[in-house]
Amino acid sequence: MTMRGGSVVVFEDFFPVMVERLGAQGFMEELSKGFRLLMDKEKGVITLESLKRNAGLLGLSGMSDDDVQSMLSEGDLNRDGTLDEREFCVLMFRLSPGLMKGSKEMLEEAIDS
Ligand SMILES: [Ca+2]
Repeated sequence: MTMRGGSVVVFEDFFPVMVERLGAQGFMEELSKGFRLLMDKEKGVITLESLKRNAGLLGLSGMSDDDVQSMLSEGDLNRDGTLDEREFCVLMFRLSPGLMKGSKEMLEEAIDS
């Protein structure tokens, strides 16, 4: 699966609308909730196991193990094998071309604040 080619297009039309509706800060809170749904509750990060277990919650239950692994690798910026909250947010932006175009700077400000 290539994340750029678009098997995970479920976000594309969805995130920019959310940003518009919620504002950058509200949207970050929603992302944060999504992160907590997917994370390993004990470790406080998203692991391959927790992502596989919880992907269905985000409507991603059709993902194969390989897809889940790709998503994790794609987002894992510091290569520790897990996604922390910041990595998760960055990954979500990268999965949403609409966000990348329209709201990137605003969201980067929201992340850094
Ligand atoms: Ca990481």
